[in-house]
Amino acid sequence: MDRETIIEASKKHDVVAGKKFTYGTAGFRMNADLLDGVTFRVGLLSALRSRKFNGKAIGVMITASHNPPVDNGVKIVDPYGDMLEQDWEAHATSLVNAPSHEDLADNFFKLAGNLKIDLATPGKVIAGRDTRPSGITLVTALADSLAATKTEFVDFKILTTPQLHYMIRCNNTAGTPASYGEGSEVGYYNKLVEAFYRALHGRFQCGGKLHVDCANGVGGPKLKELLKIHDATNMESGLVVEVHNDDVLRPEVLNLDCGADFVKTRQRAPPSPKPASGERYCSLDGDADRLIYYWTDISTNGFFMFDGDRIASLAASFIAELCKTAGIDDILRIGVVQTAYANGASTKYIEKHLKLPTICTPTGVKHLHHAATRFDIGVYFEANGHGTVLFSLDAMRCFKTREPQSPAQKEAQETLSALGDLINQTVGDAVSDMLMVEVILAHKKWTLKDWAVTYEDLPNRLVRVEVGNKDLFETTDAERKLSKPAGIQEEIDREVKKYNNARSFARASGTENACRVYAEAATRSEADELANKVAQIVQKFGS
Ligand code: G16
Repeated sequence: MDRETIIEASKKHDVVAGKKFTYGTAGFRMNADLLDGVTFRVGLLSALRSRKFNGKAIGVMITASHNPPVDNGVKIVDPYGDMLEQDWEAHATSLVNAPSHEDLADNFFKLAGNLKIDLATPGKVIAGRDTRPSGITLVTALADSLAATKTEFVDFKILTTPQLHYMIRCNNTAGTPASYGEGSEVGYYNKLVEAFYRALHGRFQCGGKLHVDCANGVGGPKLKELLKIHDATNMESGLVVEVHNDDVLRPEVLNLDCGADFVKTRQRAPPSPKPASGERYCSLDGDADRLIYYWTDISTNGFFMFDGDRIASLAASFIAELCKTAGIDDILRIGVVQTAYANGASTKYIEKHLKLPTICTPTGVKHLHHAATRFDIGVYFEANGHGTVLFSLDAMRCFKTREPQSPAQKEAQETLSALGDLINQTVGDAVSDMLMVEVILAHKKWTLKDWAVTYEDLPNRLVRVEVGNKDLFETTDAERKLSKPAGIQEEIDREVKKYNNARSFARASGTENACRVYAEAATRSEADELANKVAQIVQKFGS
């Protein structure tokens, strides 16, 4: 590996001068035209990261998930399939912002020295990308930096984000006691389908047709692959999936008037598929890591949304019941991790009714995931539908090896064990989460109407506010308060006090050039009014 080769390769992938890049909520994310040099430089960092782990595979995912088609993004996946360690986000930011090609190469070698990385160790990087056409060029930039650093490169081409996370863990655990499965797409589908059937015990039946809106993203073709395997097993699960919004040939329709982000933020069904009364619907986002269920009642014009908070409380209550039946509720600690966006009613339901502890972290799966590992079973979901359930190694061992005292205990342990295999342990995964929801509803013999009555959400509103400079906004208290600009929090507090049972906060988005405002209150009109008032305050302070 030499300085000149890196400099020459870098010259083909310039970054836009004068622009400051930051490793945000989900890596670097912006208009795809700005990302060529950024992706090259992320490749350099992943080459170092792999060597830091003695050549373990590091993932690079090229996706802008819920963002519009013109955007793209690049983020790093750590060897165990989780998000890049936070200390290294600062290294990514500093490398990407190097002012010249020469500085970049110098920073690269300096970083290797500071972090005591032996550059003679072999390195390996595995990439995946969503269906955005710009991803193809960005992979070229990545390949060039990996070639310049003599790093083995495996391009898995089009994958969902959670599939790449799964592959990375499989790759790095193969042949060890922690082996996570076969590191291929087929291996992923087989694992999920097998665990899904196991969790249903050949007895519990899913409630018929489920319509899945795939946001015209990568989730469409990938879900169809999984369904081929599901349908070919000829086993009776009762699940019949109808795939919608799976047009990946017209890039401009990605996330357009459909998908999980649309349903969550607009609080209504997408215009297509036309909702049929009483049938079950769910939406994935552009890279299939978020899931929102919904159901409409045409006769009353009613719309009911099951967001991440609902999915978390459903999963937590079911898993807690199973642990109780299995007689292991006193040895395994279950907890739920949420963010400030969690509806206050869901937190209350989890703490008061399910009697489970909750933790609130800043936005970003990386924060929630980390907090969830503090429990034996950590359920984490962002309200936007991004989340999963983490089972510790001890918990999995307990389900698989503990001697059951009764047939009921045996079945509960087997269901828990199957859930541990079904639910993606590396990151939120819409397809795996969808199968989990189906298993739970089947066990409980619940329709979506039954699920809806578990608790009543406080009316809430999420508003996107474009400001002159979103970097002026700094948060504290797990993003529930703004510490900057000076004086803004006092103005927000004054507004919140005017409403019943109200709460509101604002923060700068880490994936879009905007601020987000969340408000909830006792009535729909109060929540809307409060959100608009706070949005005006943010606008005033951000211009
Ligand atoms: C990403 C992150 C999520 C986060 C979302 C919005 O999701 O992975 O954890 O909730 O962005 O973040 P922000 O409010 O900072 O823009 P995705 O699905 O877009 O990758």
